[in-house]
Amino acid sequence: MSETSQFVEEVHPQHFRMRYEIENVLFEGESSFQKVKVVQTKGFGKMLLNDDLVMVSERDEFIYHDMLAHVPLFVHPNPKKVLIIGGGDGGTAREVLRHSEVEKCTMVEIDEMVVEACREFIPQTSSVFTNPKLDLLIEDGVKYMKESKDLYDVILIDSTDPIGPAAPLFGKEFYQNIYSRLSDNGIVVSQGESPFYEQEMQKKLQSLVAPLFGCHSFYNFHNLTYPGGLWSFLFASKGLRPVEDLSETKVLDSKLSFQYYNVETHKASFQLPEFMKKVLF
Ligand code: AG3
Repeated sequence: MSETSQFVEEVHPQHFRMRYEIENVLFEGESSFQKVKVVQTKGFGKMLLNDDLVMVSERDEFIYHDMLAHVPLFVHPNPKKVLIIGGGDGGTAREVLRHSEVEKCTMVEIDEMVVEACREFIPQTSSVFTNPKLDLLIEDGVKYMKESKDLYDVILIDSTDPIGPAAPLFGKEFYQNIYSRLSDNGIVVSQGESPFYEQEMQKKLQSLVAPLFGCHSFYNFHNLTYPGGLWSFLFASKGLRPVEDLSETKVLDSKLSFQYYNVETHKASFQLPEFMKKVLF
């Protein structure tokens, strides 16, 4: 499998597809949950594709992972226990574990094939798998949330689109369980989909979170590989506010350096464009 070919993500079958030149298919398999592929692209480094949708590219994964991990971890005054649901490539766990105050990061990924394909072919994200503070469980995240008795300071939902194995992650019971598994100052951040192409899904997510949590807000980031470029996360907490409670001193004192995240991108990401404000409440 070494011929030059192309990969196409069908965004809207009638009018929009994204096409990447690929040099090599490094891994191709079908798990009981989805099709999993790792390809060597010409312009984006290696890419992980689940069910023919781009999950990770080496070139721009830093943006998504910075904004998923660092936004809640710098708002929370003392995050010790972090839970990731999904995130089988490892990128989110990698960023979480750069925060020295985090004592333990539990990651619950349903699909072992994703973990193994990334372990072998995408060390840029998966090298975190050897970190002793990471507890990696291959398990259904929905079931885990129902059965777990542990409390977490920050929960990150690093999911695929709401189809296939991720569909139950966009459900009412799941969010009720998240609420009860969060400590008093707890924050949950969820993969929030495309503001352009998934407005209905954003409204649904918001309607799940709003009645439970004291505070919630979408925030946006730009990337290269998710359809439309603009993408979002949904921040929800028992009280901490995403901009007002951000500790700038904490960011500086951490001495961490980032490629996308900084205090300004953090604050700006919560300023939503008018078309989103009109749809969301
Ligand atoms: N999570 C997937 C984001 C959604 C991508 N959707 C798409 N390409 N249509 C990525 C996991 C990274 N850890």
